[in-house]
Amino acid sequence: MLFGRNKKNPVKMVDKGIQKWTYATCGYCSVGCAIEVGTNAEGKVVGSRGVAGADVNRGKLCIKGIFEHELFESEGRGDNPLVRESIHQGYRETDWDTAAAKVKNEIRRIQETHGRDSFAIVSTGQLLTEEFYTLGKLTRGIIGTNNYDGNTTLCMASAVSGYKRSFGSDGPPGCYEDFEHTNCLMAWGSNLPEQHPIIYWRLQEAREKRDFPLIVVDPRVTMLAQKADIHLAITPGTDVVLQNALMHVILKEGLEDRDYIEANTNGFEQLETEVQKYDPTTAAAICGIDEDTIRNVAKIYAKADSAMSIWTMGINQSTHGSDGVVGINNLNLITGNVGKKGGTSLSITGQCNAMGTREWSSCSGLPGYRYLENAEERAEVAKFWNVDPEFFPKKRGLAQTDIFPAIETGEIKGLWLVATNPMTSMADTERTRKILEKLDFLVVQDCFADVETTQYAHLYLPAATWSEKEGVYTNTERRVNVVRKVTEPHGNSKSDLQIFNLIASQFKQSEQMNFPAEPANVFEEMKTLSKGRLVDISGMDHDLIEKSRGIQWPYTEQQADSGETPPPGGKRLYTESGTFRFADGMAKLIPLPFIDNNEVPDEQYPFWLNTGRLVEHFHTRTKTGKIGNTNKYSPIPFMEINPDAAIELGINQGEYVRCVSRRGDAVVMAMLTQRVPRNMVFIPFHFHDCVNRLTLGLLDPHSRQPAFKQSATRIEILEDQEAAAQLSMEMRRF
Ligand SMILES: Nc1nc2c(c(=O)[nH]1)N[C@H]1C(S)=C(S)[C@@H](COP(=O)(O)OP(=O)(O)OC[C@H]3O[C@@H](n4cnc5c(=O)[nH]c(N)nc54)[C@H](O)[C@@H]3O)O[C@H]1N2
Ligand SMILES: Nc1nc2c(c(=O)[nH]1)N[C@H]1C(S)=C(S)[C@@H](COP(=O)(O)OP(=O)(O)OC[C@H]3O[C@@H](n4cnc5c(=O)[nH]c(N)nc54)[C@H](O)[C@@H]3O)O[C@H]1N2
Ligand code: SF4
Ligand SMILES: [Mo]
Repeated sequence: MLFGRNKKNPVKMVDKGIQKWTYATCGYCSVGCAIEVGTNAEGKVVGSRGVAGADVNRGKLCIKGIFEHELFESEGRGDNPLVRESIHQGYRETDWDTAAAKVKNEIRRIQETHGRDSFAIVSTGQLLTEEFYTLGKLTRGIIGTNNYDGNTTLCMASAVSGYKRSFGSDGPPGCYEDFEHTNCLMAWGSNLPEQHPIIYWRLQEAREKRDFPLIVVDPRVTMLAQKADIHLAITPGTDVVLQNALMHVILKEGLEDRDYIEANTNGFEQLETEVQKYDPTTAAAICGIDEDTIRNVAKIYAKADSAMSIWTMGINQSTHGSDGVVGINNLNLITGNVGKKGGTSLSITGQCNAMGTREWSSCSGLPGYRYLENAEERAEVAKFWNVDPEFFPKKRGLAQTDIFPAIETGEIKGLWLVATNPMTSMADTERTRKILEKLDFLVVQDCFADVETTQYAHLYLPAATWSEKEGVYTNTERRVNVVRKVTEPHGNSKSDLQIFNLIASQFKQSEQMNFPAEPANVFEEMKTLSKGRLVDISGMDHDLIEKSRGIQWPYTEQQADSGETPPPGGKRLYTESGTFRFADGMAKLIPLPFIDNNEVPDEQYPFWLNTGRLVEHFHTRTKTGKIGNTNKYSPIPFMEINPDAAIELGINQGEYVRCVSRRGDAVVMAMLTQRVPRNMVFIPFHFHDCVNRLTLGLLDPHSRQPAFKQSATRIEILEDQEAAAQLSMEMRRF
């Protein structure tokens, strides 16, 4: 019947008159989907489609990718640089040369008065890699501040720190193809179906072909937890305890891989001594997972021929973020699950180019995973850039989360923010506001003029975005993929590369250095610097990358010369015994004592405050808030609350309530759902003046990443619902 009807009236796609498709890579999340963007006869961008031949997404896109092309002409884009003398005045338009000169003059004025490091730079995970590299060269080679970091401290810092502590280098060792080989997958604090929909689809497809256990560790019943064989609704912030208990059982039962441990690791005895303290009974009382389940999961994981762990912000955004990553690595090292098909520690990254900034931005070091602390590596880069090696600092400076407090104490007087919106994304909004107001000079470089942070800036630089420019991103599985220019930058905006080059040209030192104007030429510099490094990209170029629909690093010159097609790229790292990045080639097993230092619910603030994301919105909604087809699904701030808790408090579905924490308050609509336990609420962080007014954001000691997911709150009923609705509306920008 249905067949007959379809036959008569086949589904017809609207003909948008697309004349040309241009290749790009999605600029939202780190999955790295290949997109083709369609332009019509008038040169107007009118549609998008997934690239069928791209291994990552195989023709699919999620809701954000499908409508991404609507960004170019969306409301609030910046047309011209804007300037003002004080944040209490209105902005006036200015030209690019005046704006660039102002940046240079303010940087030098502040540095000359207060010292080199008194001017800070905070960038992002959302630029093209060539832009990151260029900003790094400008910062490390010319400006010379050591207080240079990225919003990735809010996001990937714990993963980076954990990889470095365990393996001696950053760099996720696995790939999506591992789903097709694994015999057990454990997902820690990761809501894949909403946050990485296409990776989730790859996982589901693998499970449909060949079933294997999926174990999800998340205090919320997320979409992924609903699909799991075993859901471990862990007490927030206690993943390390569960990891130690799993290892306790594995070692007690003799399920570890002795050969692998001996050939690849140091520190086994110390680890063994520590995990002895975490018997399942003791651990259950802390992490909230019953002891039988702990034993069961430990056996499933250790007995699987290959087992892998993926994780995202539920691990990274914790006071034990770095330890949680090391704990996952420990678990995989003792079971011989690193560098093998289906056996890996795969950090699911966040922003489209969270990897590119780690590899090439020089934020926490120097390009190509080089360390500032290493004299040889400093000398190598200094020679290549033609700068004095003594100009480089000998150790990394402050992370973003330490830069802001240093503004508070007056050590830092000037700040350049590139593609990040801390007024909405950092913990404790009121504190952030006061901090930004304290600055002598703030310059914000963003593709939208109406981001909250520009309200505190002295200078706004309008940037082009996504495929208004050309360059590469690296995705979660180390795949480098290219974005081609589809359309001209909006208004008088410039690509971030052009902006960095223009600013560099204001400084005399740039005369002795090279700042290529073309992204492909910047890529050539990166290739040279990558030779022989873990992150070797010397066999790639933009054309080959497009032709191959993305190439995984390492991909060397020698591999390219051999002419193998498609280019093989590096599917996995550490596949050979003893090739970890410490001097002796061994990975480190590190004992992880648990210290309970979180803000936990108490009588005054009886609910855990959990925060995170929704599928249809991206971060601070500067983009998805403007696009009808993404915004309409979640137009207002809301809170997930368990119906039992709601009944007890007298809250009905759809009513507005006030959440209060030790930092501040926020008005949100109550959504009654079993997704959260009785003692927890979940609020997405996409809305301004909302959940980050409440969060504490205690810092991880190793990574300096904030614990966005563990604070305490109480809920107050609001009598005047109309006024509350009004207040809540004011918290949305659009
Ligand atoms: N649609 C969409 N996709 C995105 C983004 C977006 O904004 N929107 N952002 C991208 C970026 S930058 C990132 S970093 C990723 C983030 O991707 P995810 O980390 O998957 O997303 P979150 O919602 O932040 O958090 C994931 C889960 O961590 C859980 N969690 C909270 N506390 C704990 C805990 O103590 N232990 C454990 N095990 N879990 C806990 C939360 O309940 C939540 O379900 O998404 C990327 N993809
Ligand atoms: N409570 C809570 N807070 C969180 C989190 C959480 O889970 N809970 N997650 C944290 C995480 S993981 C992250 S990654 C951060 C994200 O925090 P932010 O980085 O502050 O969030 P975005 O909205 O992505 O900001 C990026 C900015 O860059 C601009 N932009 C986009 N493309 C370009 C470009 O090509 N050039 C330029 N110059 N600008 C561009 C956008 O308009 C936007 O203003 O939030 C963190 N904050
Ligand atoms: S899954 Fe991520 S990369 Fe793919 S289309 Fe969606 S937002 Fe873009
Ligand atoms: Mo992130």
